[in-house]
Amino acid sequence: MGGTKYRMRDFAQYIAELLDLPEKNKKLVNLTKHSQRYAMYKVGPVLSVSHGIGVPSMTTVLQEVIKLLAYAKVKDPIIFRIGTSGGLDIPPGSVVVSSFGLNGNLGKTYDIPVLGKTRQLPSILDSRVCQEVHSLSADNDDFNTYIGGTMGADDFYIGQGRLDGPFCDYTQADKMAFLNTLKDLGVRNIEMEANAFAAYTRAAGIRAGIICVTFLNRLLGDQVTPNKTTLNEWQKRPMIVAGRYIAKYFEDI
Ligand code: R2B
Ligand code: URA
Repeated sequence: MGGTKYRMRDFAQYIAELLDLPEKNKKLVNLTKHSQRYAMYKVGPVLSVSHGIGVPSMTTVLQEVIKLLAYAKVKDPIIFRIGTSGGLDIPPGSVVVSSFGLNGNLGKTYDIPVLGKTRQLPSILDSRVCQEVHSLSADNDDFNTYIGGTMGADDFYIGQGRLDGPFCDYTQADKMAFLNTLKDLGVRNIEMEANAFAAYTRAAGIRAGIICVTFLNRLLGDQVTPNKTTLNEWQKRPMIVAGRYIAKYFEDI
């Protein structure tokens, strides 16, 4: 799974070529075209699905996918989120494999109101999947791959401590204190789904991992400044890393 329709089509195409699947020479069909909301492609044993921005969008699609996997009697699925994020103290363009999810209150949970009461679901990710994915980083990669916590914020601007949004009532010092607290908690990047993705996949008993590229170092600023070509290039990095795991998985079974 990943945020945008285009990225998930590219990912399906990439996997079809990587695994040398018959789909590599065919035009991929968006299986959820008529929903007009998301995109879903199936190439061989891999389903590639877009989930939009933020937790409610992502958890809606994720639950549909979990149901689909159950109806299809899929054995031992693994779900990856490949995405983009803001990094903490690592060079832009780096890849982070998440070891846990953190919410905006700095708790390792996803807090969801159910029947009028808030439930706290632990945002734990499969440590073996995380380490195996990380172990597949290659010496000749032109980017570094890190393991670390990922904060899932419910907002791109104030929820991520930015100073460049329409609302702002805190100072640069407040922002830096917050980002440094995150860093001290072992957080390496900030995006908008990690804590809920970790919580729901764990609650479903499905192994899962989160692999995100960082677009900037949040300790140095708020704006995403690289040009579109560079960002498009960087967005392929989580695909490359996830692709290595997928290729190895099917090689080993
Ligand atoms: C990263 O990027 C998106 C916001 O621009 C969001 O889906 C996320 O987690
Ligand atoms: N996505 C986010 O949610 N935050 C960033 O800083 C970059 C991408």
